Amino acid sequence: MKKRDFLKSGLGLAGLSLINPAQSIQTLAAVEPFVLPKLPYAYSDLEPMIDARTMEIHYSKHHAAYVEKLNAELAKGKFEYKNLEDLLAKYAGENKTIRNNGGGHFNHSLMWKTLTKPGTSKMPPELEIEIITYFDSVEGFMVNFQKTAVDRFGSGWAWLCKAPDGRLFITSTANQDNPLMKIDGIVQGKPLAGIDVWEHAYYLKYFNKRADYVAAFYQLINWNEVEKLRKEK
Ligand code: MN3
Repeated sequence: MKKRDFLKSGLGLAGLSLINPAQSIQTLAAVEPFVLPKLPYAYSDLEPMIDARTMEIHYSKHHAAYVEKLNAELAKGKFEYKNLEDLLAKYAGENKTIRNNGGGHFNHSLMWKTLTKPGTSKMPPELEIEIITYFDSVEGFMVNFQKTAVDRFGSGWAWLCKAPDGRLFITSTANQDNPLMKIDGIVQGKPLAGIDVWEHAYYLKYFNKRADYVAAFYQLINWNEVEKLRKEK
């Protein structure tokens, strides 16, 4: 059972009330650490836009390391949170390890989930209407999203997000930051899709040509998953 499901379930809550509240979160963290989510496709499935070797290293080395370091920090036991999103909102501002590794875990998990084999995803009509509402056209959105990713100086991410009022917007963050973090300079929102523009995401195939990677990446976006996230609260 995932920690979030455990916390939501009556069984989990009943169990918690029987033990010392000060120890409950620590116990949970030790029992249910964050895990590297299973990829919904093979390493080679995003070829030729993202090569299998890059996928393998990115997932099994980079992402795995964020999860490991995040769990090591949480094992210290001084954090109370409902789920990863809540952890980032509460602690990213004050704890660099949570900020970098919790951010890394969230960002990559979201990205893997919202990618799919090239040429297999079409934007659902309802999402298309929203995109046109906020970006004038799908083409306008695409240009804006790609430009934001290309223009991010150094390492970081570009995002499609939903604001608390439902409005869609594009933003970008440095390093492993994301719009869930309550930190000065970060525009708050719920990330619906994100592109990693760290060099480890594209250098083996694209070298210094980030714009080519960004254009290729756009063709991998799984719009059905993006729309599912938009419709969640
Ligand atoms: Mn990465």
